[in-house]
Amino acid sequence: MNKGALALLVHGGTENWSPQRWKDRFDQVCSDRRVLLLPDAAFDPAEIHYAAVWKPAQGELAAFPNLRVIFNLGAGVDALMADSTLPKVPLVRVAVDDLTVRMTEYVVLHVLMHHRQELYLRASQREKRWAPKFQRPASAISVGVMGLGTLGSNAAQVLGRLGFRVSGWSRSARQIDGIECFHGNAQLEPFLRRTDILVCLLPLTPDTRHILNRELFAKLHRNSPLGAPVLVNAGRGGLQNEADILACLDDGTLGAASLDVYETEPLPADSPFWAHPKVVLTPHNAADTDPDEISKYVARQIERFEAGGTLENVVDPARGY
Ligand code: NDP
Ligand code: OXD
Repeated sequence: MNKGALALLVHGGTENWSPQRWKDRFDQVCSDRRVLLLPDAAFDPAEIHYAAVWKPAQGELAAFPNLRVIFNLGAGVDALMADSTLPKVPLVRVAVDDLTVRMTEYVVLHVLMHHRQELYLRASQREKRWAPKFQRPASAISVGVMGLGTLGSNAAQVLGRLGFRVSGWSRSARQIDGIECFHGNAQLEPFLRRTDILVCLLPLTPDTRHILNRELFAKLHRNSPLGAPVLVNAGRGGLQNEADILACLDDGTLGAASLDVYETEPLPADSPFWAHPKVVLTPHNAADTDPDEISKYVARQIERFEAGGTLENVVDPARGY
């Protein structure tokens, strides 16, 4: 039977987003259908039934008249939501254990880094200074996780098991064992007031753009045992006001920041974040989507869809995530 083709549009530009690696994996798991790596392949747009994409150009997907499902090769769909020509077919995002565990690793790594005074200890090592500081238990630190979805809820639970006092904030009410849950704009301030380390795993939507700003940072726990509250953002760069972060680090409103995402990516060479002594910077790789795992996830979903089953993790266009 001639099955509809799957088009791959991967515009990552870095080693972890190698288009050929994605093509090889999809060729293996979709061996009974044509997998086209765009823009190189010669093809008829009408044969495309599925598109698996990472940051396609605006309007690129509108060229396929018979498109049935779009699979985003990551969890965040903000780049697609910004395309007003996006075909009105189901948009599926990534929500798989492999990605969740990777993000939890990042969050635990960075929360522990700040809790265990790693910036201070590394500076001491460079200066050959033997001067350990008082060591607090994890239970002395309140971690607040913004976004209690697939990623945030797992990270929150693992932090709780490490002994941190953990709370979380979401749009709708949530109940998670061991986590103090807050929701909605009315409960944002009480959530912030108790938070020493703020972890942001929100999606970027019109409601959340630039939510990480001076006004918000000023509401974090002012008597933090860490000296000043700390920001960890692995959601999206558009969530943060970068000038505010820099000013708040400089005037002590924030003690430190771990940043994985930026307004402009790749981060420009002249960004002050690169050399800031209070910033721990990573190049948007808190949690990479693994071609092995995700190609299998997409192939499973296509198989189920073609058998009349339902798609999982479909984005709600009204909410934007
Ligand atoms: P989910 O959709 O599962 O969860 C999103 C969470 O954010 C939900 O709890 C949701 O609330 C909450 N939320 C959304 N809008 C608001 C709002 N206006 N106010 C309060 N809470 C809100 O997403 P994931 O957990 O899978 O992923 C989160 C984000 O992480 C992605 O969108 C992506 O941007 C980022 N990401 C970054 C990666 C990296 O390497 N840096 C890798 C993977 C993802 P509710 O529960 O009520 O729906
Ligand atoms: C994602 C990402 O959204 O890698 O999955 O940023």
